[in-house]
Amino acid sequence: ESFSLLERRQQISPRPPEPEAEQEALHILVVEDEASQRMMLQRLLQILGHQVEVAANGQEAYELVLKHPPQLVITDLAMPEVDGLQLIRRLRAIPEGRQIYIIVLTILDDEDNLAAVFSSGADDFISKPIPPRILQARLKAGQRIIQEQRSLRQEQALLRRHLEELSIDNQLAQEAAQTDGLTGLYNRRYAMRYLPQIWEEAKLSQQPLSALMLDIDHFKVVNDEHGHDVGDIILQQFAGILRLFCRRTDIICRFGGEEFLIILPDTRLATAIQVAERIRATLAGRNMVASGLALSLTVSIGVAEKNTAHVSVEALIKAADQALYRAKRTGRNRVEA
Ligand code: GH3
Ligand code: MG
Ligand code: MG
Ligand code: MG
Ligand code: MG
Repeated sequence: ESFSLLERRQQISPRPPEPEAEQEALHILVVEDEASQRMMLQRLLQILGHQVEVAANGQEAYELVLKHPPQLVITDLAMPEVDGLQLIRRLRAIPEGRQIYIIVLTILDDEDNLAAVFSSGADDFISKPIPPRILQARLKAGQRIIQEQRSLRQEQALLRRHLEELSIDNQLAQEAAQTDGLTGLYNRRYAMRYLPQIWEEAKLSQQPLSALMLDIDHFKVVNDEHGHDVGDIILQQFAGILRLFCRRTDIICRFGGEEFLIILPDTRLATAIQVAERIRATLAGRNMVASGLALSLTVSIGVAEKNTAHVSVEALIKAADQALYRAKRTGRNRVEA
């Protein structure tokens, strides 16, 4: 044993290899049960500029990896308790160990042995006794892969961040695209895209569906007498009133300037008329206050319920619109169905 050690020492070149400038220091774990070999290898790696930890067997190595995963492991095969192959298999089974570059030290470089080494998950092997320049060359090969993996991970993290930002941007853009800027209600474009879905669901489940078309009476007068800004405030307040009388499942949409559409899922005509009547009465029964002015406004509302004659949600909306037209024609501040 002492002779073979001497022999090995002699095979290590007398001049220590120069650390290469372009090679950055690696965090290496040396796993070797023979103390003298362990120390020799540790010293050699330190001379090459690496940061070295040591373990005397597979179990010790495994625990060190869990605490502080190295970039590279150089492990002996024959060791008491947990041997080299067992260690590699264990490391490959945990996230901390999957990315480690593993070099096996082996005396037997026959086919069976090497096949077992690689199938356990090792990346490379070095035959003992270790020729220092071979060690250096194989570390360099390992380093290339370690650096490549690291830059891949960094790119992945960057991509993931970009994706998250994109999806947030996307959500905000989507919200902005489907919302009316003045009132915060859905806009017409969104309603016309979304409503066919509601329509199909109601048809399939054979549930009623009703529509309210609302138009503020003589709204032009508000603008003409008090200005566009006051008109805008009134529209916002009116949107607030609509929200007050609607359920979360109702779709309230600003259909045009001072024209609004409300779709009431699972609602029959009689109930829809009640909702419309409450909205109408609320507006008629109170003054809107905007910029210190108290304004009395009314609204006309057309109501319709989905029936077999309606071929699409557009037909239902048209029916509500026709009812609205009747409400306007018969004196305004009215609900017509
Ligand atoms: P009617 O009872 O027949 O509905 O009379 P009206 O004056 O309400 O109807 P008309 O369609 O003639 O006028 C609607 C007015 O709504 C005209 C337009 O200036 C105003 N309007 C439309 N959009 C906005 C808006 O975003 N802000 C303000 N302030 N006014 C708007
Ligand atoms: Mg051994
Ligand atoms: Mg009009
Ligand atoms: Mg109007
Ligand atoms: Mg109008």
